[in-house]
Amino acid sequence: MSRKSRIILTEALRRDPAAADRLLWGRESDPLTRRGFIRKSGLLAMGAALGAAIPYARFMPAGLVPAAFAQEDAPGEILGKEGLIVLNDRPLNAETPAHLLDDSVTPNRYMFIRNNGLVPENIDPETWELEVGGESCLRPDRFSIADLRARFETATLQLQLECGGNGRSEFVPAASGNQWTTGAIGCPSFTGVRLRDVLNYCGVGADAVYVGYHGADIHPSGDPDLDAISRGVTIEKALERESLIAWRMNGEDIPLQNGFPLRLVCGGWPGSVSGKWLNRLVVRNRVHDGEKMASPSYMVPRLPVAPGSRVPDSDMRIIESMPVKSLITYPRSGITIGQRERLDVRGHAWAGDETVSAVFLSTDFGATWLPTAAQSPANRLAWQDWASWVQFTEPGYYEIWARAMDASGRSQPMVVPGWNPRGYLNNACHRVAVQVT
Ligand SMILES: Nc1nc2c(c(=O)[nH]1)N[C@H]1C(S)=C(S)[C@@H](COP(=O)(O)O)O[C@H]1N2
Ligand SMILES: [Mo]
Repeated sequence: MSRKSRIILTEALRRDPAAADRLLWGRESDPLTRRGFIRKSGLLAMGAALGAAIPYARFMPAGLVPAAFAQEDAPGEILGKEGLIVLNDRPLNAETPAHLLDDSVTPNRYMFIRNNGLVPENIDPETWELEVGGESCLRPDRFSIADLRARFETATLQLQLECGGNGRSEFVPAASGNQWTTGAIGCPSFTGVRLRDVLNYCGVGADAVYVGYHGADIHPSGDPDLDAISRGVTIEKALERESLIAWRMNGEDIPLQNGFPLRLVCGGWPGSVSGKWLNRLVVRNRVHDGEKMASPSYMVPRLPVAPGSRVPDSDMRIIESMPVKSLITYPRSGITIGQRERLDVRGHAWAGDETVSAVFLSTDFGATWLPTAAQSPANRLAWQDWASWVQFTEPGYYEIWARAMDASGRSQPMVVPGWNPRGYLNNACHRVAVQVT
């Protein structure tokens, strides 16, 4: 099948699933649940499109877009970030293909980029200052990076950052914003000082409830009085021992696009709370009201809503801990292997503030699941590596699905979960396509 018809088919499945179901599967699926299984005529069409038979077709849910159809764009050309897929270039936003996230610790060049504004210019780390204040800060102060280094204990932690909108491209109806697929996630190692040490040094008032950040990036309009983004975390999250003010990423300067020379890192919450180009922290006696703190930014409905609904502000809540999720980083989707060949499968799993208790694999569209060997995290809020292997006895088209479960027993859904106006928190199972010859 040509790339063009593949994209048309994928688009059709996304935008008008019912019509696409008719076209591809030759049947009408239940519009609400989209349940049902493929009929023989549809199956032949699907097999022709994939160029192979589908041995487990009887388990294939209707409406499923085969993983083999996932769009693969030409890699972008961001200096020092070769291989990332550019979604937008002003502001710059780029995601990492799953197979480039194979390392246990994400290398600097493979950390995704999510910019709400324009990167600051002429940064001098020697003169960079972090100001700490806000109405609930008892002793406002200023620190150079050398001051932070000299005054507080240094800590190095591996921390996972995932954009709240990672996976947005799968929502129907489409949600506006960067159309992330799976690559707005990374887990590098950060070195800096603990946010709590700095906050305690400056004195946290008894009425403190939130810590907000400001960065040196520029609002897309160019107006110097506006912040591109200014979010933050609850005081409880700010005072956790893993919340860092970092100046190093994997032992090197933080890449410019990832917040050089100083950034906040609060792992496990949406990436938007981890302020880049950090130059001011405010300890607040109310929920911080900076740029992109208001609904619907980084908020989801408190209760499930019908796809496409308008949701009143009062029914929205700020996203805090991110849901359980996993990624298959090997093999790369679309590979061809021989019959009975043993195929290693591995990846990572993470669960916001929690740990992952198990990761399962399926090669028959979710009919059966086998546990993998999942490791414990390098430290709290780091993702966890898992590995297994699979084998196929019959030639044809297969998909490998991964599903993680958190310590509270919550599992990833197999289909895109609760639609929400801005398309956040899609933690549906990751799938890769395999052709067996
Ligand atoms: N100052 C500033 N901080 C920021 C942003 C930004 O645009 N400006 N983007 C946020 C968002 S939405 C995310 S997901 C993470 C992305 O971090 P990364 O670009 O290093 O991957 O940074 C957050 N911190
Ligand atoms: Mo984000």
